[in-house]
Amino acid sequence: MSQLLDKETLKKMIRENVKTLYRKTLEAASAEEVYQAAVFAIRDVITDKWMKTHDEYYEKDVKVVYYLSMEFLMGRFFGNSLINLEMYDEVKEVLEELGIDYNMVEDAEPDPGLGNGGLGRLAACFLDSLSTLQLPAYGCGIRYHYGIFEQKIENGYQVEAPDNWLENGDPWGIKRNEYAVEVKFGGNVRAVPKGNGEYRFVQENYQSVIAVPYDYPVIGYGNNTVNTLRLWEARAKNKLDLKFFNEGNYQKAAEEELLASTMTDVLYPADEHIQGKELRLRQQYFFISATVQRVVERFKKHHTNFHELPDKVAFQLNDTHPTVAVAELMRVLVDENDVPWDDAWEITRKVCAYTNHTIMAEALEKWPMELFSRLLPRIYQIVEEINRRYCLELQAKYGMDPEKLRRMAIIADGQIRMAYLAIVGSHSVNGVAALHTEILKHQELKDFYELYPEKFNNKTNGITQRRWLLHANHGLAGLISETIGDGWITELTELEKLLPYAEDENFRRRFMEIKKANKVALAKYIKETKGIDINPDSIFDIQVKRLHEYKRQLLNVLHIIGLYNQLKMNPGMDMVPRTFIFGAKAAAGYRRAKLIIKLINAVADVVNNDPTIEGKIKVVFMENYRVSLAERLIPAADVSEQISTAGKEASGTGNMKFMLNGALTVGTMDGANVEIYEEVGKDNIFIFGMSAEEVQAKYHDHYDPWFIYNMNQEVRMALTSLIDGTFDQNTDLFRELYDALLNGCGGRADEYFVLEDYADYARAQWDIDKAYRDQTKWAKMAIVNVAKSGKFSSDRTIRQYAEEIWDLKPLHIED
Ligand code: GPQ
Repeated sequence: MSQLLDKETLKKMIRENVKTLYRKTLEAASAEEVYQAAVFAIRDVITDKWMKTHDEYYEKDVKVVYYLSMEFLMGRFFGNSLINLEMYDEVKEVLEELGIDYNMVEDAEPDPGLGNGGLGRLAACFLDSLSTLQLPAYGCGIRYHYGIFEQKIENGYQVEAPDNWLENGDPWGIKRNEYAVEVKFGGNVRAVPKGNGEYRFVQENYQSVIAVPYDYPVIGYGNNTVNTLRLWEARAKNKLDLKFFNEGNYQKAAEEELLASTMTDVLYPADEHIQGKELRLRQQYFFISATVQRVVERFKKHHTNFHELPDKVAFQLNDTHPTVAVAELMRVLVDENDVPWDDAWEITRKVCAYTNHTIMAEALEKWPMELFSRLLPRIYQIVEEINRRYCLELQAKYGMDPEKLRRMAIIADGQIRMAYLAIVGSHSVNGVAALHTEILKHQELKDFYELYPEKFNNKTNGITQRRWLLHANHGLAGLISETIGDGWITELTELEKLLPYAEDENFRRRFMEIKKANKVALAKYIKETKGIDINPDSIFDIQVKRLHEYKRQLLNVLHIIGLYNQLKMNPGMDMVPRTFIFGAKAAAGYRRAKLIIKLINAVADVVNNDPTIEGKIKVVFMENYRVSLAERLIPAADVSEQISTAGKEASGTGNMKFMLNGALTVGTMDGANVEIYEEVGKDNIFIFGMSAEEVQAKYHDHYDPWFIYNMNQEVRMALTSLIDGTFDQNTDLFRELYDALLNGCGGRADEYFVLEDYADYARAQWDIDKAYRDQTKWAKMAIVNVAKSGKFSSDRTIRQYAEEIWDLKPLHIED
């Protein structure tokens, strides 16, 4: 770092910044104020690289990928930026020499929650890898004023509070007024003769919103690349447009103001569940239209032939949320640049590529024609025309097969199916883990795989080791670098070199000491925040992810109840003490998920306060799970819970973060767990439960949870505890969960096969108990997990996207 900024200069800058920003001396400044002052000092370093990067992209006219996503769950910028600038140690020293606690400064930064979970965090990991691999890229999304809600637990229940992450300013974002663009909603379309027998389609009587971009730096590790995360914010065209006002059309002016003021207010928190809300569609078109317009404007600075667009631009659609990009690009090419339809269509398909992230039916986006055509009249016409031509192709290929046509049409049953539009309008369709892609090809999207086999491909997800090991787990990162060098920071497969050290007693001891230190630190944090005493020598067993029935937090709690019941009957039962830790937000309207949170807390209350079980089980629900909390929890985990119903979790990425930090997985053969299993081998993972195929068969077969209830005493007792007042003083609070498992209340009984998989899960948990008693063996297993985690770097994933989908080349930025 010394070349970038020496320590004395940095100290001076921080002092100066505190003075100019707050009229204070450093000594009188709060952690928050020091944080702001430090950011402004560091921004200086970043800005030079950032400007250089963009000048080079522009001058060399390189191909750029635009990663289009409604969510970017970036986590805090400060520590990660320092890590990637290789300034972390020095800045820490500088602050400490100034008598300031570095961790207090890091903790003063809000954790911007501009995403729900895996999908948004994946986007953030991808940006880190893109910059580290020196690939020209933009992340494009929305600058929500409120991110995912802040979760509080009151009386065991989740309570949501707004997350005002912008309250103290936004030192990482730069507002770019000069790139503001107009986005049009509503009105009608008029066909205006061009004079050559053709028509130009013009939208009129529309409402306008101005999109203003804020740019955030995405710093590559150890290089000079700084890419951009561009988040759009809505602003009214004219605060109460004077023209309309004067014409007496006060109403329209006021409407535009209102439209703009709500557009980018809040992130929709219903993860993997569509609500069909008008505002959500507005958000989608808002950021896509702004992005597409900017991209085409930029392209025109160098080019006049639009057939060159696919050589310069790639759009990656992060799930179906940005799919209007297909139609918007058509609109901009055809209506605004006079490109003939067929040419525009060929160009559009070469530019766009689509990633599917789930097979859960309730997440498949469909918009009612009425809503879509009212909000986006010209886009609707274009989608209709795309669908008309595509249906003709289907007929040409398959003949008159009305059933097939209805199944595959983009518009059917009064709805627009966004996934189908994305598939038809893209040259690539990928799943996010091998199993997931196979399920897409042979089940969910079978018809489309038959039609376009060449489009389908797999890109197994990954995570960035810069945040998830180097930043989150300093102890382990240090030990690894000392042992095998620091090549793993940019080439994670280097970790294989740790394999022989699994047999090295000294290495194992240090590895386990680091895990212990992380556990002690977490225990201290839990004591401070929750007042719960936990034993750092117990097994730390962690399940952190969104709360969803398919992720089966309920299986985990039922098993805890099962263990508790056994301990009550047999207090001397020989088991390694276990601390079960949960973290999960439930969508505000997802009643059953919220009830499961209440159950976890109710079980925690009873179990943690029952002296007769001698502290053998502790249960902790950590509130407000988010990136910064994940960075505390994951390094302290012994056991990683990845227990979704097989076939339901597209990939999972938490599973990879735990593995990288030396936790052992208890999991089903689902998503990327399958690939983790392939990497570590059967002796280094605890697999249980039905396979995806078995689940599929059971689903069509006759499944009777009562049979399991009758046959398995442990299951029966655990279920009975749900309704006998053990956890709720006989209020019948948890009867809904009991009924859902046994009778189905409205839906299928035990839709996610919790009871079917219970016995094998309990068996796997006893295997864990047994394995943990042999600390040497456990250490070896954990080290093998770290050593074999190389495949799961998002650097590998992004390399594959760049080579196999985007045809994107790195550009080295000189100093
Ligand atoms: N995922 Cl469709 C989300 O986090 N949100 C969503 O809306 C959808 C998917 C997840 C998915 O459940 C995980 O299995 C994946 O690992 C993750 O996307 C990233 O691909």
